Amino acid sequence: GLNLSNIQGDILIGMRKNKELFVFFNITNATDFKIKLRSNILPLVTSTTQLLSTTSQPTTALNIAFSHAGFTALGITDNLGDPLFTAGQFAGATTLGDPGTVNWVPQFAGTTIHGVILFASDTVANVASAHSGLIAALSSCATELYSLQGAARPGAEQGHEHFGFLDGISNPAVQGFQTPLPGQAVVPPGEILVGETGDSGTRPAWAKDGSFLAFRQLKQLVPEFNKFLTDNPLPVPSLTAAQGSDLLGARMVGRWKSGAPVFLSPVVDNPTLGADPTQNNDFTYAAPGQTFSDPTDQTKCAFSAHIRKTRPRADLGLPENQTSIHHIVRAGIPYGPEVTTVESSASVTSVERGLAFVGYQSNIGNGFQFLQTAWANNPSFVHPNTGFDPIIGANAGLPRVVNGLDPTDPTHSFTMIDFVVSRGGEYFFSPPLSAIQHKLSA
Ligand code: N7H
Repeated sequence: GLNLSNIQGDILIGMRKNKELFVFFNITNATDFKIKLRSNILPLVTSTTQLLSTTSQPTTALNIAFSHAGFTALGITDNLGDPLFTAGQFAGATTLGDPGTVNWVPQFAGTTIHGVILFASDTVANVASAHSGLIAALSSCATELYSLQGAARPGAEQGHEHFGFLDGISNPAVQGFQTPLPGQAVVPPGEILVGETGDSGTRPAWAKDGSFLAFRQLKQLVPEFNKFLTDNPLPVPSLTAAQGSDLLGARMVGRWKSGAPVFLSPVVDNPTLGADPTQNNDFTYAAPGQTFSDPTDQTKCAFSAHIRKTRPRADLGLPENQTSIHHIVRAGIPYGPEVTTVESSASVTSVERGLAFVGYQSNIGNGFQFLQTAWANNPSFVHPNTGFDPIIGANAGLPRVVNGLDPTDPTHSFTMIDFVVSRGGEYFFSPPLSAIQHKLSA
């Protein structure tokens, strides 16, 4: 089995807290930082074992990850075997489909971020107190460059991202660690964890059981998204205009707001299905018993739907663990306030909100970057003329053509602005606790 007490808690199961603060730092004194890493940070780092039991969960969970520039600052010259990590995300902005870095948070546009500390707790006050305590302890050796406060949405929207859709339903199960729910992908541990079975990279021994963390600050234009739905109700005869608008949103995501997959509930939402973890992921896009989906049929789910683009299931052939090496574990959280009445009446965003996206994998080129560039941004995937992923597909800031959304007319083509705007990010490596204790510290 996996050494769960050596694996940082966010990687396989997420921190599962309603508030999460991301603190991006620069190391100003490496010698001193290495001392503080062992004496002040290591005791606070939360392992998977600790997170799994409610009795050992700390009030505020903490994880830490380093960029390539951060390892260089610490004098760590080992090649971690991931060229995209080594290059940093800034170098890949255009490749990812961003219109350069014009929309990037300035601190991400460069390589001065050495690492990120993730604080997670039930309240902002808990997170703030852990944060200020650590800042004081590290004042001689690190400076904070930027931070982003994440928070679950309030009330009934808890667990839903800002467009309103239930998130966190479908993550892969790691073989030998998690028992898969029906329809859940099963991946070898090495698809997520470096140095484990299924990881084909060459890694230094100390990196085993770490994982690459792809961070993205993704701004969401919620009132604009809602206006697009209102303006374009799908003309299904049995539906009202409002229902046709809801259907358009659901077909863009591949799920209804409740989480119910459109493939299983193609015309109206089914909240009971959405809430049932034994059913809400139990589909393949193919007819039962079939290995491949029908490449001509989008009536139940558009080929361009976000969850189909990012995990095509039987579009690539089953069993999935033999046909795809492109799985990531998502552990993001919304940030920013609820839409105001002024914003919704003007249909224009004036306060930033979005998703603090976190994706873990053992190979960024097979994981986050592949999903973004080879699938979401590629109009010829899943099939020719699919168009962009309407949620995250990026076309260098230019309008995006999306097909297949109208079940009454698969040739009906939609052209849309970006409803998700990349504010940039960075690639990090979340090391095993053993490396924090030995290799990286003093
Ligand atoms: Fe996505 N959304 O609200 O539309 N995502 N995502 N994502 N996403 C998923 O199935 C969303 C982003 C994946 O296993 C759900 O758990 C938004 C990036 C993958 O069937 C919803 C943003 C990447 C899956 C959203 C965003 C991915 C997935 C359904 C940005 C990778 C699982 C909930 C602001 C490059 C697919 C669920 C599967 C699911 C939304 C970003 C990937 C609702 C708003 C950048 C692999």
